Amino acid sequence: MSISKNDIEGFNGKNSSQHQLKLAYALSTIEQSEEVINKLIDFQIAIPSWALGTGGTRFGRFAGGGEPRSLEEKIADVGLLHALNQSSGAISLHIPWDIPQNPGAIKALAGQYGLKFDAVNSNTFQDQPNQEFSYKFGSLQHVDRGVRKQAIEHNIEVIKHGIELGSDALTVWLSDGSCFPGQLNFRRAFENTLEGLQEIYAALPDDWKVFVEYKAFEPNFYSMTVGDWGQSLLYASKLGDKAYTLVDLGHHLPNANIEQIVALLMMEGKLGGFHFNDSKYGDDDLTVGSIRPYQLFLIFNELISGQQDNNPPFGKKGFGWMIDASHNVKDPLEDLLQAVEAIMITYAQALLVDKKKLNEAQLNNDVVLAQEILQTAFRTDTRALVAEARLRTGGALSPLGLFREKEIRKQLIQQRGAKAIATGL
Ligand code: PSV
Ligand code: MN
Repeated sequence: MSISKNDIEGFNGKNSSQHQLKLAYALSTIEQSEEVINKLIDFQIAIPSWALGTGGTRFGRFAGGGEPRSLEEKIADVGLLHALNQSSGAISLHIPWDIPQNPGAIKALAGQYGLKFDAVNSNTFQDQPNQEFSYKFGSLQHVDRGVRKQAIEHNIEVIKHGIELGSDALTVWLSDGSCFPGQLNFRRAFENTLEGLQEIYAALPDDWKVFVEYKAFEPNFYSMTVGDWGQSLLYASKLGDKAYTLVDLGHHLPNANIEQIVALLMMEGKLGGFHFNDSKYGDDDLTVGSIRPYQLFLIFNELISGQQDNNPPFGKKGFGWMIDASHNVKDPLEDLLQAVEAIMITYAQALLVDKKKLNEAQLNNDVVLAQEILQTAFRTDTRALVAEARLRTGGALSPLGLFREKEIRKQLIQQRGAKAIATGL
């Protein structure tokens, strides 16, 4: 299933006059419009291979049909998203859910859709059918050297797959921890984990990064061995220059100030990447921007400030950006289109913050003015700028609109069947 240039141009033609009206208003009211459009054009977000199927909860999974049955079909789905929005030009693979059998062919296929391979993800949170040792009591933290060795070797294997595909980063998320007090010696668990990460780090090519992803709870509910940004930063600092902390928006305790975490990690030059999603309670994996759009805006505001001060640029290179959400009730492709849109809108809003005035307000302790500055930017409608960035790069004015108009899901079901289910959680 692919969408043609003609389809996109036809759709854009039909919707052009409405867009031009909105754009004219935006251009006349937002001074930095051109600058924002250019930044949006450069911005790319990776799509995780496991978000292309309907996610489930532990109570059930309600697949909508037409899900990708192979890595090739997953790449085709991301290609479709990218054709529609021109902003999802990368795919992030989870190994062993998506082992590329023929890396050369897979890389070439991705290239045909204009896709690159983002960070590769290891999985030591599930036991695989032929593995020797179980991860029931952890992987890198495990008391048994054999288990730890198996987990280390798996990560090195994942790096090798990544090298073949042209990826340049490994994301390590460990479910390690404990469910009950006394189950684990915290310090031994930390030291074992660090030792394992050091061995993995030693296998990284010179131009690679490793992202240490933290999570407050689940599947372990008493302690997590990489439970928060402090622990992740400790590992990343001990590992070296190629190691960074990865912030997944859903991996905090309720009401954590994620924007402050971002600011400090950037100050330390240790923010490596992001997993975008949204949540009301825990790691709910809801669509980014659906619950707390203002928090997302405040995070982007810190990202932009940090970038201006001393950190690597984001956009095509720099941070590893990825959506990490998949849930039970939406069409996964529609959800991903919404997610990318929400990120672009928010990024554009945060670019509008008058940093100079905000700085002055802060120095004058003018709390009221500081809030006005932030909320003026947050309440600006940037949708026409986002649509214009897409138009200029050959995407659809409304990716979701075109997806629905062409009845793409229906076509995918016809092609792949109503019962096709993708791998993932
Ligand atoms: C864990 O909850 C996580 O956020 C990690 O990034 C995993 O690799 C991903 O979700 C997929 O299960
Ligand atoms: Mn994640």
